[in-house]
Amino acid sequence: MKGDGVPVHNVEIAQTLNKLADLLEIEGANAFRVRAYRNAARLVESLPRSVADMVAANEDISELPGIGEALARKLKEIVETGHLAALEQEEKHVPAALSDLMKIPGLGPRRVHELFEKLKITDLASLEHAVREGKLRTLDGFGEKTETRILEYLNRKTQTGNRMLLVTAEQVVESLLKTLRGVKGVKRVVPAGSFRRRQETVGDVDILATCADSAAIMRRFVGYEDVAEVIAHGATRSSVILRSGLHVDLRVVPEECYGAALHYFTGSKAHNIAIRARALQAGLKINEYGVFHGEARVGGATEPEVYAAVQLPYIEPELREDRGEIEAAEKGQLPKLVVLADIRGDLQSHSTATDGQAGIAEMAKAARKRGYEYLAITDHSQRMTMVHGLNATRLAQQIREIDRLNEKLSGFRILKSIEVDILENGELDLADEILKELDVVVGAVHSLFTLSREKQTARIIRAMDNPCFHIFAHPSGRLIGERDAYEVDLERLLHAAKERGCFLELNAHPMRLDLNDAYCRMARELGVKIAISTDSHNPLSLDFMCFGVGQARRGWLEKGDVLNTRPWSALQKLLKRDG
Ligand code: DGT
Ligand code: CA
Ligand code: CA
Ligand code: ZN
Repeated sequence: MKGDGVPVHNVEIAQTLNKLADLLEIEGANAFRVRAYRNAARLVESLPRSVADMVAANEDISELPGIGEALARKLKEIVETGHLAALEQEEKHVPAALSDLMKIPGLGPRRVHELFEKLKITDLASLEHAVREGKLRTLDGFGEKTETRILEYLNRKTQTGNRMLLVTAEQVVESLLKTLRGVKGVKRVVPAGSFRRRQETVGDVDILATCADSAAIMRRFVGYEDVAEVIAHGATRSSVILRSGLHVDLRVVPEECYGAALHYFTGSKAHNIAIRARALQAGLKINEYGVFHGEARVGGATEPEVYAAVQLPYIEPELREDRGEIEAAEKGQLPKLVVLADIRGDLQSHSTATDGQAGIAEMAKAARKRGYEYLAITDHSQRMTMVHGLNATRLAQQIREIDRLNEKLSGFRILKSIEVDILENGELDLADEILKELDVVVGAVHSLFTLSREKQTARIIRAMDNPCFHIFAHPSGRLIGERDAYEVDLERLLHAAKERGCFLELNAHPMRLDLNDAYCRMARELGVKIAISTDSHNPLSLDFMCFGVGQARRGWLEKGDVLNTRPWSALQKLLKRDG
């Protein structure tokens, strides 16, 4: 624990490690060292448990995949002191805020170094200033295109800057929820708002509680160790900002209002307005305190009661966006949404053969532990030279390795697969001869993000023309808050997939969640099945499946719409494109 009793969150540890990696890289340090820090950061981010808890429980951190003795000591140092001496050392040579520049598409460590050396740029503000003054283009290799990209990035950052990834918010509020649940007299502590609707990013987190002693829970809330600033401290409503910058509201309501309040604060606002209008038509009034007929309260203790008052069945939070859910509810046509327990396997994961952090057997064991029946190993193909992508020879070796591993397994199957690059002309990065040997072929775009919409779409459809092709991975290429989708006509891709018997992926990584909810829904309407895949690079990220399922639910997907809810035998039939 840090000196002042504040728990260090995994996100903060990951930020520290990434920052160190950035600064080292800008300085031109050894690439292996940089990569070790980045891998550690990625691992910590994806841990289902807090490193602080592990340290407190005296667990051996160096048992984690990819974490050696030296890194384990650094993790402990961050947890125990809140600082990392190695980072502070580095900050003496390189301005810390240069690490923010590394996120800008097109700016690598070398170019950031050059900006620092030649233009004395030390942070985003001085970068923006230099761009606007036209100074950047005075440097070799920096042109108008770079300037545009930088301005676009800065613009996007001001738009999404105040929103936090759902996964990060979840990690940050987890211990807060636990703390509040421990207050004497507390009955319920439930996050509402966009968090409950499983939106990919949240503006703030709205917590609802019922408690015999509301002053006590409020006191605990504003006094919580992670609070950086108290915005409001009232009897039934308080508001704080946590150290991570996350804004959290807490409201305490009487038990008999709980359902109405939960409904109100879950939103969305548009859904609420539509439900209220419906109530008015029925001569009722719905607000955060209950359902009323004149002065008389006629319901509101539970959410189903609120819906029943307006003659509707319960509507799941992920659907509450006023995108047709009320009409569907009225007609008894609400989808029966897919749940995590429906998932029978994961169709994208990486091993140490390319950029993964664990071997195939270890990945399979972890998948099995999650109750799965299969896991596809989809390492990168040869074109991805920086991660040592597989050529035909190495893929053939991996196929034999998987055959050997499968012989020893019963009730579980490692699927032979690849995340094959789609080349510029739409050809696949490996010959059909070897692709035919695989159980499932996942194809992806990792290059030429700047092609025109027309060309990008045609390129991907050409890839789907190949009868070996099955699933198109992370279809838009976006990284939430960091990289926009490339230009592509997803609707046309869905039609093309339908015609060819192919599938699209919903990448469950919480920074991708790609396809988004709207296109998931379009896929369902067109009858294109979706694979929800974690794209795991280590065993622990297999747990990201829940974020994919959350997004799928926002996209109205049912169990049958999701490819990997099927047992292998049924899935195998769907993957036979010609039969
Ligand atoms: P966020 O925080 O931007 O990610 O999105 P939300 O949906 O969590 O929005 P937030 O935190 O402003 O408000 C939480 C919920 O409270 C929202 O989903 C619906 C409800 N709400 C807020 N303002 C209004 C309003 O003016 N009218 C109605 N009917 N409901 C509101
Ligand atoms: Ca909110
Ligand atoms: Ca709020
Ligand atoms: Zn990929």
